[in-house]
Amino acid sequence: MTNLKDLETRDKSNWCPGCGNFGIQTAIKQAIVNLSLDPANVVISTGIGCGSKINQWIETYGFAGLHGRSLPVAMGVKLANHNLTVIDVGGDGDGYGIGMGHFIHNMRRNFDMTYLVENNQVYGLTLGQTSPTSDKGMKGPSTPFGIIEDPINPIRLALSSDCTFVARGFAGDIPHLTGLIEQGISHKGFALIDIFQPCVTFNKINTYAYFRQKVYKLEEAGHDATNLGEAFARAGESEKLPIGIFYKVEKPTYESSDVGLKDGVPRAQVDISEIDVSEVEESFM
Ligand SMILES: Cc1ncc(C[n+]2csc(CCOP(=O)(O)OP(=O)(O)O)c2C)c(N)n1
Repeated sequence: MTNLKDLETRDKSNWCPGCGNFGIQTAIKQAIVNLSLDPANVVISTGIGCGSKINQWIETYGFAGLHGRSLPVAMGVKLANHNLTVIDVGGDGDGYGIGMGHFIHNMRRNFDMTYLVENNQVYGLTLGQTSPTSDKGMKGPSTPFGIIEDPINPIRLALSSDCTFVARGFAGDIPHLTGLIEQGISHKGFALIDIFQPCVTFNKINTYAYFRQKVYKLEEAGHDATNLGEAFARAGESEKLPIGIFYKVEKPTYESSDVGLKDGVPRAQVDISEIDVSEVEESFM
């Protein structure tokens, strides 16, 4: 039985007091406990950013990749051992900016993994530049007169990229977010959970109070998560902001379709005691 204490690391996080990442960290840990996952079989892959430091402070296996490159690493882990639970976590700059290509191709491939985007609508680590999801007009060091571009809508993007599980959570509602993460991990396929994550230092627009006023739960609004058209319409709402599961569908995963993976973990398919590696070893001497 895993409990929350098992997931605590010796070092404590250095996020700003009140950062939305604390809520996300708690929800990930709680979901691991609720699903009775063995931390030794969980890998958290991250990129670069304030939020990407999260796997330093959850006692599972982890890999800190390059900025925007956490998904290729997560994919590599899944290919090497698809029995592992793979969770990818990163910021909106990481996943919806520099990492956008990987995001789309991973949804298309439908690896069985969960992708959590800590969407604070700003570049936190580099001190407050606008990101691909910043609200139009937001001012920052990179846009002193306000950003003139329209933001990306990650939920609509995921829906149109054939993502098989598309959800949104709020870091200020930890029990609800925990439930979404549990469902995302249990889903057989690529699960996107975009998370409203207030950045208390650099984003003075999208605050806890802003989201508390605006969010409503899809499951309480009678939303049909099998209806792609309804999901797309709800994803476009801006007066009130829906959280919960927008859309969910079952499709074969990459690993269940790949000839090399169908018969089990590649490493376990080969009896290495039979292979003579002395010549290769010699070449490295
Ligand atoms: C290739 C590359 N380009 C740029 C950077 C600089 N950089 C580091 S983190 C970051 C953006 C962080 O924003 P986000 O991913 O939203 O995460 P947050 O810090 O807000 O959690 C940038 C531009 C980098 N480390 N590597």
